[in-house]
Amino acid sequence: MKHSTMLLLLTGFIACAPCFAETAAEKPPTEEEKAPAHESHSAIHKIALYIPNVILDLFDVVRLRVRVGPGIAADVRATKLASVFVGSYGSVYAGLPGPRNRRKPKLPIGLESRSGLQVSVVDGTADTNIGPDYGPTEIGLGVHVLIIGVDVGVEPLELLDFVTGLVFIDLRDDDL
Ligand SMILES: [Ca+2]
Repeated sequence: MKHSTMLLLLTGFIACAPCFAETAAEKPPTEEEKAPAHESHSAIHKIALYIPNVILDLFDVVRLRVRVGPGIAADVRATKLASVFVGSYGSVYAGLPGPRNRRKPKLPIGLESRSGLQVSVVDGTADTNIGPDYGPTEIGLGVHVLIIGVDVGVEPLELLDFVTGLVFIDLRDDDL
């Protein structure tokens, strides 16, 4: 008896499955589904996340990473156009990570690696997803000697983003 009831339910479900599929397929996307996430931020969302966004924008301005790991390298930059890097290192960093260049916050500790030569926009460094990730107009310098390195910088664009963020203008499009 139990089996026959289950069989009946299963048959009914299979028979109705195309109806559900059709309904789902024909349903037009809502305005929220059509709009990109960053455009769907409501006023309430912006107000609720005002303080976290201001704090994150402020942390984006300064890079102060101390690195521990093998390597030898040096870099200097005054925007991406006027920047030079040479050397190689693989490290664990700690400190202020610098610009996010995205929405997701960067952790104050993580892995960082870079190897090769980069002069201005000609970048011959190895492509890793744990590079220093500088901002486009970041100004700073770094050095790595044997097992320790330091990298400092400021990103004027992020300072501007922080100031405009105080009045809800997200220039860097990085607000949560
Ligand atoms: Ca922002």
